[in-house]
Amino acid sequence: MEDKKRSIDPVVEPLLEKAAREGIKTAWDRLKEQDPQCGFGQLGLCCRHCSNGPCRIDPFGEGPQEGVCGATADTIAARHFARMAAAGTAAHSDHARQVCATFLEAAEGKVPGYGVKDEMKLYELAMDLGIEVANKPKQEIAIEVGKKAIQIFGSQEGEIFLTKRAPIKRLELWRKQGVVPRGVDREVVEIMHRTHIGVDQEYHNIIQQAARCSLADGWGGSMIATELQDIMFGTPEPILSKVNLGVLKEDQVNIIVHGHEPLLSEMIVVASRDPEMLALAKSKGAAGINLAGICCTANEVLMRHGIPLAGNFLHQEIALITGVVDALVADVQCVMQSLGEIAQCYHTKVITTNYRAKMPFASHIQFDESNPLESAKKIVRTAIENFPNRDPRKIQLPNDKDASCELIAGFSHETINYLLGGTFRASYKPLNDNIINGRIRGIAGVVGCNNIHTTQDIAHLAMVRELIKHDVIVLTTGCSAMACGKFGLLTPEAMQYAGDGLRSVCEAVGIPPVLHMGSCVDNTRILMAATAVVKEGGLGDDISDLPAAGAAPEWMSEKAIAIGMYFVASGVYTLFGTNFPTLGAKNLTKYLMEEIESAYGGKWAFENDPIKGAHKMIEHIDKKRKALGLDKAKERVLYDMAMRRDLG
Ligand code: NFS
Ligand code: SF4
Repeated sequence: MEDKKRSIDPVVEPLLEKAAREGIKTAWDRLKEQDPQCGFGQLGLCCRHCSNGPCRIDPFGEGPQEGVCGATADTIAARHFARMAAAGTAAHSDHARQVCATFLEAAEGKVPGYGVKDEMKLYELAMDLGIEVANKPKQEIAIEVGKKAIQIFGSQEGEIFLTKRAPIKRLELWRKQGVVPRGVDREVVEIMHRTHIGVDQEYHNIIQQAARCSLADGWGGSMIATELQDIMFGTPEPILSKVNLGVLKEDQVNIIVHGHEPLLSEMIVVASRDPEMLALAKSKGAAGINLAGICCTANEVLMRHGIPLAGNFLHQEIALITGVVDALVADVQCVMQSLGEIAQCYHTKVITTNYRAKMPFASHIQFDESNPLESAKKIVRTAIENFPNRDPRKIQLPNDKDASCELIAGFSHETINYLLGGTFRASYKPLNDNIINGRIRGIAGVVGCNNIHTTQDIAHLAMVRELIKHDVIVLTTGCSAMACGKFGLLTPEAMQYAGDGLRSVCEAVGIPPVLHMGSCVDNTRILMAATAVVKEGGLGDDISDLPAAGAAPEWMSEKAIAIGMYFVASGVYTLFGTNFPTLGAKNLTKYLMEEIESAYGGKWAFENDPIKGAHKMIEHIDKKRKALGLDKAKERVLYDMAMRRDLG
């Protein structure tokens, strides 16, 4: 394994050196211990689906080409891929299920402190769900919405109703392909069934179900999570905040919320501002209570309250190594098991809060949905009481100018609508016009994780900069958004990196060239924005007609596969970096990266070099511009004076 830089983020290395001095292992050390990682696994060529195995296929064609049951490389890799999509869908959707249940209870008045914050969005969603809203009290509508929303999961027949939000042509295409999802649970279960030994052994057929399941995530589970969270906690609006470990404060009680669900963290925000809690903190010698976040729980409370981000996936262990984290509060997903053990070296209390996700060396405080504030206060109190236990000799906080960076977050698809069109004529028309006249070349969604195989943040930063330099506006979520934030790309000043056309639009509207749209379930905001652009007109009549592309250059989680698959099935060219889980299966990979386009108008791509990746996306965007007859317009603005002179 070559020794490459672990992170491009300057706060990381000094803290990793501290960890080494203190004898603490991190993900980078454990990766070394894993070396060499299994080559069959990396290529998608190993199967453990039954006890006749494990079986593996020789990628060089010399050894075995079939498993004991006769399954080929394509079958094995397709089954594995589909199971990743199922796991990703299940993760997003189990989060969503909890949101629906809490929403319904809140609507029924059973959850003190939670209610309807965004009434407009409630009515809009109700109408999309086919619920009559005229002459009905708000509460009654909310209860009906809650009940209908929960049906997304268990319904057995018909079509998940939010799929009707897609452009008509898209919905018809899904019907023709037989992939309109019936219910989230049903699609997940069907993948588990079909990938059991001896069931579905035809890779096109397996991928069709992976698409159906992933669509149940994007246009079902994830979408309803975003919608109901917005209704309950407020639809995000542009908000100023900060990112990186410099947001931790030496003189305050530091609480980090980590994971994915905003249900509890919303109340931790309230509890951390409670006068009684602040007084308690004072009594322990702390100047205040400082809340910060990691991973998507962080994005949720950033988007709605401006709570600063401590960092993304590969920052979680490093945050503890600062020695100033008094409590790390974890809910579900992307939480490293190592946190519990690392915390043993410091005073930090790791607190799990969801019965689904416990771990050794952590204490568990179950989130009680019938009294969120009480749960939150209990957690905040634990953190405060832990403050005096800090060991000053173990504290090392990055505090130079790179230790935190300002950012603007809070771009829901609704606020983009207002910002572009103005409050009185909210519309996507100005965006469409600017795409048509070529100031904006296209739209890219750059999302996803950190992956230990890639220098932390390097691919996000390089790809996003390359895209905006070529006038592609970037929508970002998840850990990618945090990476962008750390390097100043989420501020209007980032216009300096943008091409002339994009810069002129950003200047006129006053937005950064890279828009933070939230957590990973909020990728559905990108689907909604794309749909709004289609419906506005002038750029074709389906998502697949748009000059747009998606990417996850440092992806690692199974959720990323579900997201990628629903983007592809929604008509989007979707490029992954770092690795791709089917590369050993030639026919399957060819299908996913080429042939599938004729069915869905979107396809997968793999490119490890982020700059080359950006150019593949731009190439796709240009192809779409050409198909729309917009290629001429583009040239007009992209040539600056020097280039014109060269032409002359
Ligand atoms: Ni998305 Fe957000 Fe980050 Fe990856 Fe994990 S936190 S849900 S899965 S690592 S982007
Ligand atoms: Fe081997 Fe087939 Fe069993 Fe997989 S399902 S482990 S390929 S025998």
